[in-house]
Amino acid sequence: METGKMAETLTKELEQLLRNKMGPLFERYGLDIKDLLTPLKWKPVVLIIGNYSSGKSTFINEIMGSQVQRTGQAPTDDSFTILVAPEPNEPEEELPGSAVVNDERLPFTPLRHFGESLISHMRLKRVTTPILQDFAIIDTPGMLDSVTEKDRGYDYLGVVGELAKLADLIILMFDPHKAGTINETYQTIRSTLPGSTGEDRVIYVLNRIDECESVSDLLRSYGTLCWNLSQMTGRKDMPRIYLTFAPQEGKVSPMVPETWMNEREELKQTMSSAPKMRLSHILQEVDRVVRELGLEIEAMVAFRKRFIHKFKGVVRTWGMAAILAFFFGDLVMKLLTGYPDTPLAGALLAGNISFEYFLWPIVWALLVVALASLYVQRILFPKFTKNTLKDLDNLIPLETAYKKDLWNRAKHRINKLIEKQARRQILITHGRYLRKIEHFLDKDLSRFFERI
Ligand SMILES: Nc1nc2c(ncn2[C@@H]2O[C@H](COP(=O)(O)OP(=O)(O)OP(=O)(O)O)[C@@H](O)[C@H]2O)c(=O)[nH]1
Ligand SMILES: [Mg+2]
Repeated sequence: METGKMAETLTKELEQLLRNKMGPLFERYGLDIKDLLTPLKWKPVVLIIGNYSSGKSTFINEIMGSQVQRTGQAPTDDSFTILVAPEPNEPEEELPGSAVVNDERLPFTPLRHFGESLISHMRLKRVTTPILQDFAIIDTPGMLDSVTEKDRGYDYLGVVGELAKLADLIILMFDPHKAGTINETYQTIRSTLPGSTGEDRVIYVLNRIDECESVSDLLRSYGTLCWNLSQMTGRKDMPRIYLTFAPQEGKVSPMVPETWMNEREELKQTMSSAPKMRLSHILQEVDRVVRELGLEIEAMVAFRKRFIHKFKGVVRTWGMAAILAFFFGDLVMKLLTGYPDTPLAGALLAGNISFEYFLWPIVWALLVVALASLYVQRILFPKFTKNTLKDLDNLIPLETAYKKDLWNRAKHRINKLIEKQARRQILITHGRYLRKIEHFLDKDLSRFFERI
């Protein structure tokens, strides 16, 4: 089957499966399955980021075969532009950011909370061109050096992170003039991308190499970029860096362009693998989110287990107190007040077991039970919840780095569940949900992994 069709069939089946098997569980534990389903329903996404004037928009125009994006020396475009093919009944048009972030059919609603300033720096263009049949492209404002969130008016790196989560391929573009020295680029590679995407989804490009004056000039730029990248990524292996340039009309570069002509073509070829990448991306994403949910449930199991352990202690001590109250409560009462005439102990010794002698013992025992219940509800439980929240990281063992990473992502939800619904969670037997999750991951989802 052709990749595009196969992707469509598989995502449809996956969506159905998620809805049926995981929908109710997501709801129960405060997760919105829509967050997972919406990107599923959308096209593969190629995100193009990089420093200003590195040639992002020029490259996009080249692959689209028309001058859709504005280009120019110096920071030219300060907007995020989503380029997408119109659906059969849609016109070629340009939509403002407000329409983009409020359309529930599009996966950009999470960007709403970045505020008005971002919304006014966003747009979507529907363009009829062959390349957009396979995926959507997002052009981004160039990364700058000495710029702050205040200058931009919104959290630029946060937005890049959010879009990176969505993207199936990320092209990170540099140019020889600023080979990896720009501050926002540093922040993106160092902090933003690792939390939002996998290494295999990032493609590094050194563009505009035709502007190097000689091969040694190019090697210097390439070396600088490699060195900077190794500092930023912390990787010991150097990822492939595509060396490309846009052929400039009327200009002949001393760099023997033919040598690197193929790289531009190879880059375009790699881009066309985005739909295929999408399938594994989606499955990884589903796998991760479901594992996060599994961790959430595991945390609730531990929370409940710890409480039951504490509760058993209460039952033991207060149970003993209730028994004592039952047998001797009325005796103490008689010593203090002279009433009742014959306490239960006396009646039992005399061999008299009529009901009237049990009345006060039952009252005393119930009083102790009521006190115990008050103690559990007013003192023990709130204190237990508070202490658990204080030491949340030790609620369950986090043996692997992956589990720790999942924990950090799910922690705020676990915190919320305990803070807001502690009583409810204690009453639920979570174990069977955990088994559902295990079954979903081991049987259902792995069948999808086998198919791609
Ligand atoms: N010589 C040469 N010039 C290029 C190349 N690619 C782009 N340019 C020129 O570089 C300038 C910047 O290109 P853009 O495509 O606007 O760069 P950008 O990365 O989109 O820039 P911003 O949108 O400002 O971040 C334009 O004048 C392009 O014509 C290239 O490979 N070689
Ligand atoms: Mg641009």
